[in-house]
Amino acid sequence: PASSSSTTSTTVPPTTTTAPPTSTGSPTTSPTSTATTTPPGPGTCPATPATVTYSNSKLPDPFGFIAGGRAATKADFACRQAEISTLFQRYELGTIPGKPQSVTASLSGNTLTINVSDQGKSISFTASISKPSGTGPFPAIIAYAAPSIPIPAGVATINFNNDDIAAQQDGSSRGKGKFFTLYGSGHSAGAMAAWAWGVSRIVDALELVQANSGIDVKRLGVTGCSRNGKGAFIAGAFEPRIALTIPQESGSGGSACWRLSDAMRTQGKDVQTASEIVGENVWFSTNFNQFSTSVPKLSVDHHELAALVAPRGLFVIENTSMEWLGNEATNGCMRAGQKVYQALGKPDAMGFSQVGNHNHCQFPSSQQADLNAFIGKFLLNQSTNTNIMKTDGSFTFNEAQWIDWTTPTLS
Ligand code: MCU
Repeated sequence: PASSSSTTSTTVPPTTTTAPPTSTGSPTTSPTSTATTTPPGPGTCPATPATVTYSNSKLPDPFGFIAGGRAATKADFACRQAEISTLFQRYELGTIPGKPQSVTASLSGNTLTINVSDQGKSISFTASISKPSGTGPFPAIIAYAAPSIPIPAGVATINFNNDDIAAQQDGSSRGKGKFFTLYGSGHSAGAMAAWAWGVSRIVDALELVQANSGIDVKRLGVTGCSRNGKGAFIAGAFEPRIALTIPQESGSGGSACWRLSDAMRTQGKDVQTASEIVGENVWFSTNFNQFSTSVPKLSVDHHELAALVAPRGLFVIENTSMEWLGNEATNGCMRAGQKVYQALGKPDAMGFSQVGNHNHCQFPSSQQADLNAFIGKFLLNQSTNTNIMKTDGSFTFNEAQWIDWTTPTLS
């Protein structure tokens, strides 16, 4: 393949000084905006209290502001998305820093090198790109580690070495990896927040080299399986330049709601819960520890990850045979999340497909058509039927038990 090299520098104001509309001035409030519709100017969103006191054993209302009132319009909902982003970062993930002071990128053959400097510290990391033959520009899927879904013809793959940005060996990995070299080992970010930041820097880099990369920055997907599926879901939720998010078998900590996983545990199931996950690894911020045994006090749950991705493309792949991953909890949680897409008038921009009887992260051919439909519509500009919400499990989601809010039609 022809080797090309280009280096471009951007100098952008450090976003540590830019606050989202819901900023409360709390040091843990993040500058990251996830809104895909332009939110109203600062001061027009209901302020999120600096300390949120919350208790609800049902799934939190994705449309209801902490300070009271509900979103009625898409602009209101953009405010609520900023609030949900703030809450996730403050209480689960840790802060995802915004654009660093400097990002430069170079492309040599298939290797994209990303150099980042912020507040006097610098790191450099690489991502490898494999492209279809031809000139492109091609859509691309950023895969945490390596993809465990079949990437269709016409779509490039970008391998993201997420463990290089934040380690995830076990509980002793806290604060280790290049993100922490840049921002300090005591930074609030758990590994998933650090990885999402890394994905955003890859997108920055792709924008810088787009003249000769052959990659279309407007048609990017992100995927990962299992722990990396949890991570891919977070990246899609927090990076609005991702057009299609494909978490695979992410389970508890990803597409399962904590409340629903806890309910499975109460029924005697062997399921991963918040109380287990905080000890197993460093995917979450230590800010989450306080909620691990009191999930009802958490002001968000994971159906609201879908609320952050909305109305962009989201295709959630799950495995019915994995009780540990909260098979029943992912089905219910994503059906709750789907309501946000309904409210936005885009019900078929989010799909859920759960198929069992295969090994963990071994994509079954029976899900191929569903995956192709989503990649077709969101990355290949095809007109496909993405009306896909299905499980082969024997469970049903008892909405009346878990949802005490209505789904508005956002104007
Ligand atoms: C599905 O992700 C995790 C799961 O949360 C962990 O409890 C288990 O140890 O590892 C899974 C995984 O990443 O498998 C590859």
